[in-house]
Amino acid sequence: MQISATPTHCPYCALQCGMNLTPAPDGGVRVAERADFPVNRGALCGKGRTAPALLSSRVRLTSPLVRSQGRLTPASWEEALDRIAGALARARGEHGADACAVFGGGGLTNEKAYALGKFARVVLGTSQIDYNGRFCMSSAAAAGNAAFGLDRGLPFPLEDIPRTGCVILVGSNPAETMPPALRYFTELRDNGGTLIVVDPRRTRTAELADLHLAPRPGTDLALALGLLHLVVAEARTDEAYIRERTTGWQEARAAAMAHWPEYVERITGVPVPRLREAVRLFCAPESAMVLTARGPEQQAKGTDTVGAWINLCLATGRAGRPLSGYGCLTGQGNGQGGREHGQKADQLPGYRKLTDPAARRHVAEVWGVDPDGLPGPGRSAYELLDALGSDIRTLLLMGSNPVVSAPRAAHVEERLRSLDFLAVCDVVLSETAALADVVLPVTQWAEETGTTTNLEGRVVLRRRALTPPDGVRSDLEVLHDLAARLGVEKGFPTDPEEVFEELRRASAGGPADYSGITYRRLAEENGVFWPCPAPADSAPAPESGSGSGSEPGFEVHPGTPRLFLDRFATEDGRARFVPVTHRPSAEEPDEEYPVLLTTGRVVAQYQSGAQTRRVEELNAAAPGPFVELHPRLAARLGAAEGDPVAVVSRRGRAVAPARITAGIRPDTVFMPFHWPGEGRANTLTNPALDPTSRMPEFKVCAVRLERVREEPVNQERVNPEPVQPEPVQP
Ligand SMILES: Nc1nc2c(c(=O)[nH]1)N[C@H]1C(S)=C(S)[C@@H](COP(=O)(O)OP(=O)(O)OC[C@H]3O[C@@H](n4cnc5c(=O)[nH]c(N)nc54)[C@H](O)[C@@H]3O)O[C@H]1N2
Ligand SMILES: Nc1nc2c(c(=O)[nH]1)N[C@H]1C(S)=C(S)[C@@H](COP(=O)(O)OP(=O)(O)OC[C@H]3O[C@@H](n4cnc5c(=O)[nH]c(N)nc54)[C@H](O)[C@@H]3O)O[C@H]1N2
Ligand code: SF4
Ligand SMILES: [Mo]
Repeated sequence: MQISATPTHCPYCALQCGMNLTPAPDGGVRVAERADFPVNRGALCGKGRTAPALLSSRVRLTSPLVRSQGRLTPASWEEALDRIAGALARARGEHGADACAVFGGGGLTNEKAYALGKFARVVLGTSQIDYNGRFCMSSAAAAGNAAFGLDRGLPFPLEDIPRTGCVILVGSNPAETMPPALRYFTELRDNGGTLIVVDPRRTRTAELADLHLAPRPGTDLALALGLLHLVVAEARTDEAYIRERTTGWQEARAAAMAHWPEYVERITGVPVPRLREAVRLFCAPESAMVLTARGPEQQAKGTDTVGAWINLCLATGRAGRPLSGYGCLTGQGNGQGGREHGQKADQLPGYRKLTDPAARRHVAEVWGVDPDGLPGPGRSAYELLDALGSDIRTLLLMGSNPVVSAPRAAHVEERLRSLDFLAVCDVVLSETAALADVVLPVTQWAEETGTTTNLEGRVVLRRRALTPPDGVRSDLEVLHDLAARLGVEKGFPTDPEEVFEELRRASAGGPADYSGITYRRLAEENGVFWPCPAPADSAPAPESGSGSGSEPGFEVHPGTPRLFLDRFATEDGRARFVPVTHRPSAEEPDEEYPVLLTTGRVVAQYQSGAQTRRVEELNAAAPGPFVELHPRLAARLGAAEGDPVAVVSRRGRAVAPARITAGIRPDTVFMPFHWPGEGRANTLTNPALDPTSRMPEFKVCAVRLERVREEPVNQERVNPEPVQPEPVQP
């Protein structure tokens, strides 16, 4: 492999930390500090630092694999692609276009997400496409769209956080999930601001807080309503703001007033004095923010829950003003951009709606197809996975590992096995790829160029730093090759910049307008925030260009780091209160299943672990799953630290060692979800869906605990060696 020193971005989370890649003495590639990128200013977490480990061919796929006589064996690209195209064509011919499904990922670059959505709609003609972002931020997106008319995770850059007066961080644990961002919260406190953390566990993030509220999982909606009740009761609303910048207050107010503090204490377990203290800290300063992450969002009422937190911001005049607002901390590397350009079931590029006739016309014109030929919206991620093997016969999957990460995973695994044909593009043989009929090995972040959009809405350029090993192709090449085999010769370029140029046109005029962004600008600026429309007709402006990185003679839009300061993105420019009321979780504890299970992350593993479990240093730091439980619960169970504990839900049973801590509520256990095998948390989770966002309830289900007498925990069963393909025959 050939390497040149290159500034680029981390392959993992939505922070998209800047890093420099340089040649290492051993001929490999090394991560070096890149202090000029403002988001992380040189800081990286262990995952970013060790990301090059996966570039070595020892752990990755370097040859297509096809299933023959039950086993995956190396094959040529021609054979592998022919098989996939043949299976897709056959399913379509025999059962109709919707028998072909596509599943994408929020880690895919904008270019890949765009091409994948276009491939599904134009080449396959299927409505059956969705992606793992549905499991991630879809509830916050739905609530943001409803209240503000636009969904951009953060409506302001991270750099605003240290300068606000108070932040309520709801169900977010950046100490583990975005370590370099923790600095923004410590700086907030250094500047005299206050931090409130809402989490059923006393996380390392909660340790930093001035006030930690630890509600029962699944009760954030009641908590937010209780705070709003107190805001009204204590006359802390901003009446002028409510009058001038919002609609719907009377209904939302009435709904909140039904949530008396004592009633809320009973539901959430948070004492009334703590609720009062939170209101006082939030309302005292000039400015304040509420930031949510997966805790309140991954609930079957996630959309209403986020809506309730937004109502709190609106009632106190804390949205669309400097240093104030509601934001969602998105998760995956391209969690923001991946939801804007068409791999979501109901969506067209530029965050346009598939059901909007004008949007269909615009995008169809860019694609050179008949708008009436575009399919309508399809199923959401879990519903799509649940339908595999029934009306969906063939699946093309790119950028996700649902065998580990989907709710009710044993059922999803069984659905995947029941398909006529499964094709997976991945960099490693993930647990899902191991079930496939054909696996295509693809290039990685450092071997290809492409853009991602970080959690701030900042579009950044990842750059190719080294040549990929022989035997792999990029996702864009895969889509190009498959389209050609299915009779579409044009429209699937393999050069990412060419794809981006088309994406610019397709997004022009849409809510997520990228038309004013170019690779050239991205190479010169530290990212550009959307919306960034192109100048009216891209004609030379009367005065020579403004904005850095502009082409001389062209007026350039500077991008939009801060949204809503003048008006919200609704028709009348006002934010909309949403009247919401508390409701229980889909599964409340009962005699048979008396304990609540919640799930989440640890710092050293990423998502389904497909990548990070293959990095020695990370695997050593987080070698397997565990069940976090309170000493009282452990005593009742008779379990000591490290003892195997079985967690049983209506979906199944998982076993992992006990990790005993007083930092968790005594009615709740926590499991990280990064592992397959015996300790797979998603064997247990409940696929109850939010009615609006179709987000599954990853954060709450009812379980019972059993002490497992057989000892000790079998490491091979809770963290199985990653599956490796058969060696390539010379
Ligand atoms: N190390 C690491 N970092 C990551 C990832 C990773 O897998 N590993 N994934 C990335 C992605 S895609 C995402 S989406 C983000 C996720 O980032 P976070 O949302 O910060 O991560 P989680 O651990 O899923 O959940 C956050 C917290 O929610 C709490 N919680 C559980 N139930 C509830 C509840 O009912 N209410 C409230 N208020 N809190 C609750 C949990 O205790 C947990 O501490 O992280 C990103 N960064
Ligand atoms: N219980 C529980 N379950 C959860 C969650 C939770 O909090 N609790 N969180 C949910 C959330 S927020 C998320 S985001 C999901 C994520 O869960 P998954 O969708 O499984 O995400 P990853 O593990 O990142 O899977 C990405 C896969 O794509 C591969 N890959 C990486 N880059 C590329 C690329 O460029 N091209 C291709 N073709 N492949 C690539 C990786 O090797 C990996 O196999 O999990 C969800 N599941
Ligand atoms: S915080 Fe996220 S983007 Fe930054 S180095 Fe870690 S995984 Fe990469
Ligand atoms: Mo996520």
